[in-house]
Amino acid sequence: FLSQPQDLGIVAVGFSGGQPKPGVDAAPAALIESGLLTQLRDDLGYRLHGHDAVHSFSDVVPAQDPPHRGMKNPRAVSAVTRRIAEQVYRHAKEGRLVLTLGGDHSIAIGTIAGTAKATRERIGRDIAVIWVDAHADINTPETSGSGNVHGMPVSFLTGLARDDKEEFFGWLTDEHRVSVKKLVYIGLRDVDAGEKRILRENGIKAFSMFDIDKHGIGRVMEMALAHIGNDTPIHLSFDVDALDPMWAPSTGTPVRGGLTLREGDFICESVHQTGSLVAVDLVEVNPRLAADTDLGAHETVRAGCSLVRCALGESLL
Ligand code: 5AB
Ligand code: MN
Ligand code: MN
Ligand code: MN
Repeated sequence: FLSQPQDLGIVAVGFSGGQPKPGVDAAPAALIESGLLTQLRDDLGYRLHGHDAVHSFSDVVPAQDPPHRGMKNPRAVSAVTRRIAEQVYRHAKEGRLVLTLGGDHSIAIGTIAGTAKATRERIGRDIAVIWVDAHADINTPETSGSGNVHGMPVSFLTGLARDDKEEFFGWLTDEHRVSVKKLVYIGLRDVDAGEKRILRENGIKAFSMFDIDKHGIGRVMEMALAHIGNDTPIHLSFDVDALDPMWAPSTGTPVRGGLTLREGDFICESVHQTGSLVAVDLVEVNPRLAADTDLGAHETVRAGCSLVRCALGESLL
C-alpha cells in the first residue's frame, strides 16, 4: 500500500497529558538516545523524515484545562492529538510508513486519525487497527473510572464516544474513524467492567492472555490477521504494558501475567510479514518509573526498540 516503503516518517511526541504520571514524555528521547533511529537507518535501510525533533506541542496546551465529562486535560489532549493527526497524515499521504514514538496512549487518537484519513484519500481503503495492550482503552468519558484519556482513545476513534465541541475531540470526523469490525486486540488482561460490555455489545475481536496461553501466539496471530482479512492496510498500536513487567517494568499501568518479549516481537514480525503495515505506534514507555532498579528503565527502552525493529523488518532473512 505504500508508494515509498523505504521512506519512514517519524513522529516523536513527548506528551503525558492523557494520564497523571510524569516521565512518559521522556520516552522518545530515551528511545532515540539508545540508538533506535540509527538502527532503522543504518541496519534496516530506511530513509528517515521528520526525525530531527521531539515534539511536545506545548504551544497548543492551554494554561487552564478543567475536566469535561470527567476527562482530565481534555483540551490539551484534544489539541495535541489534532496536531499529531496532521503530522501523521502528511507522512502517510506521501506513501511513507509512519512510526510514532509516544508519549502516553492518548496520542493514538492522533496517529490513527491521521493514517485512516490519509489511507482513504491515497488509495481509497479503510485501515485495520491491531491494538496490543494489557488494557482495552475503550472507555467512554462516561464509563471511565479514572478520567484519564489514555484509557479512552479507541472509543473516540471508533465513534463510540463523540463530542460536538472542537476543543473536546469534535474535530474528529468520519474520515478519521475506524470501524469496530476492523479492530483487533491482543494481550488483554485488565479490562474494566464497562469496557467488557462495550467489547461484547459491539462484537469486537479480542485475544486475551487466556487465548494466547490456550492457542499459542502463532495461532492467535493467524486468527487476528484472518479477522482483518488479507490485503488490508494495518495500523499497529503497541502499548509496551502488553509485555510482562518482567520485560517492561517502566510503564505507568503495569499488569502482571503479560507477553514475553519474544511473543511481543513475534506479533510485530507477523504484522511486518503481511506487507500491509502502514503505521506503528510505540507508547507508554516511562523511563522515570522503576528507574530505582535502573536496569528497569534501560530494559524497557531496550524492549521498546526491539518491538519497533521487529515491526519494521529486522528479523527478515
Ligand atoms: B493504557 C483504565 N482502564 O481507563 C482506565 O496504559 C486503565 O494506555 C487505562 O492502556 C490504561 O483508567 C491506559 C483503568
Ligand atoms: Mn495499557
Ligand atoms: Mn494503552
Ligand atoms: Mn499503561
